[in-house]
Amino acid sequence: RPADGDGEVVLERVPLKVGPPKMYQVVMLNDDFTPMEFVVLVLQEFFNKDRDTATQIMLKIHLDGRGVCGVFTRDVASTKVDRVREAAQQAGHPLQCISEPVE
Ligand code: NFA
Repeated sequence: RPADGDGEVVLERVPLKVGPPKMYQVVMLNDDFTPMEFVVLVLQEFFNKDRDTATQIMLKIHLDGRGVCGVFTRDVASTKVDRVREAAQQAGHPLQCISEPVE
């Protein structure tokens, strides 16, 4: 068996990353132009909210300037943001949403 420092390759065990994944909230932002109904439909379609919950979240965004649509892993949150932006652009509305780490 070669001694250390004699050209031997030493493989270390690196601890596997475990524990809960960092979570990200998708936050929707208010604007003056996107129709309320469109926001409600987006919340139902992309965030699986029932109509009453979607309406409450939409009104919260309208009044407070922003509101949380859901909490996801980073990749899922990023995809939600993309889908909402596509739908808004397609419909010609300026609706914006962002993803941010949960505190
Ligand atoms: N503020 C928008 C309006 O009065 C409605 C809206 C709500 C837009 C939530 C974006 C997000 N038509």
